[in-house]
Amino acid sequence: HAADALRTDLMTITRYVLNEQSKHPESRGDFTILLSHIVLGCKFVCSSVNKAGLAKLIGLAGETNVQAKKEEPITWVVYSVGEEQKKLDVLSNDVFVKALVSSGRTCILVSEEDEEATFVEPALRGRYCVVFDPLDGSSNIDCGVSIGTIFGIYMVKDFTEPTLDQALQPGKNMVAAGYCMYGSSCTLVLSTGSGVNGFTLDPSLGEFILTHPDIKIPKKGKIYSVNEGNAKNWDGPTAKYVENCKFPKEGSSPKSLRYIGSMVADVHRTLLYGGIFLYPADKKSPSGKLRVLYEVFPMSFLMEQAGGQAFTGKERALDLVPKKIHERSPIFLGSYDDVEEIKALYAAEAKN
Ligand code: P6P
Repeated sequence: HAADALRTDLMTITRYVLNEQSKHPESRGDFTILLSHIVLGCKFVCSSVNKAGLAKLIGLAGETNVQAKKEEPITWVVYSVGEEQKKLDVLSNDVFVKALVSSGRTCILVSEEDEEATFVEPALRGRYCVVFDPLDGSSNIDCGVSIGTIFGIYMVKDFTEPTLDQALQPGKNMVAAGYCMYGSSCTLVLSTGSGVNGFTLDPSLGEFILTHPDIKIPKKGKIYSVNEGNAKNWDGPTAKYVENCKFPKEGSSPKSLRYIGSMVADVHRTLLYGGIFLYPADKKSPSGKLRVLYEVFPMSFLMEQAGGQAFTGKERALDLVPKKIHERSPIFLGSYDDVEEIKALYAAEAKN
């Protein structure tokens, strides 16, 4: 019966979030409704990413592509064949913006795709601010490398009159964060502040099923993940740390280098296998490359919730207070002990 119970007792992401909600009797279910719209966006993007590959493959690119018709409310997406193909990252952004606005639970949206923040019309305003990268790593689509959606969620104090500073909160104020990776399977990794759980989309059901309960990152890992091509521009502590990974002190083995160049894929591997992911500052990019609100904060939130940590080279990543919505920051995140090592190198440099 146990096996049968497993097969029929499906823990879907909706059921998981409802369980979480039941722990907060005062909750009115707004978060559950918000999350269900984010999940809808992820399902749509997953389907579009898969189709885009096919469309490109069978030469449909540029003529026929399924896409939401602009005037249709996102919840009732009506596909129309024959419309010209829209870039996947733009299409993904449209879908998430429409899904989040129509949820009636958001008041400010910050997207990697939009220069300015979106303030939701008063009639549809809700208590949450969502920051997101609808399709991070999209330059990798054509070669089939996994890409993903990254999101973070803040509560907004006075959501009837939202102001931009409500989107510029430190990462530690986030109430939830997650990513959805579009690869060989579609995996959504989520934390609502009490641990990290992974859900895999069952396409036959159209449901995300709990497949990675209570993810904990190994305390120390054997992998480092960085773009070695930037080595000549690194500062001292980063260069020293990477040197130690390759030529460790007597008696230790060198770490392996794994770098995919798609943040969601590199972070997902780091979360499951352990190790460290680095996108350091360098002489060319003194603030690094990755964006604070919708890349650094959500991944740092997840790492801390999974027992790891995240460091900017100066401070705990989640303590950072962004001044602009597309601000960048260096980031070192992953296994607790591995990040401790690079923190010690930066502390030593600060002392000199
Ligand atoms: P680089 C993808 O373009 C991205 O924003 C992240 O997904 C990824 O981690 C990073 O940039 C890769 O940057 O400079 O190593 O190609």
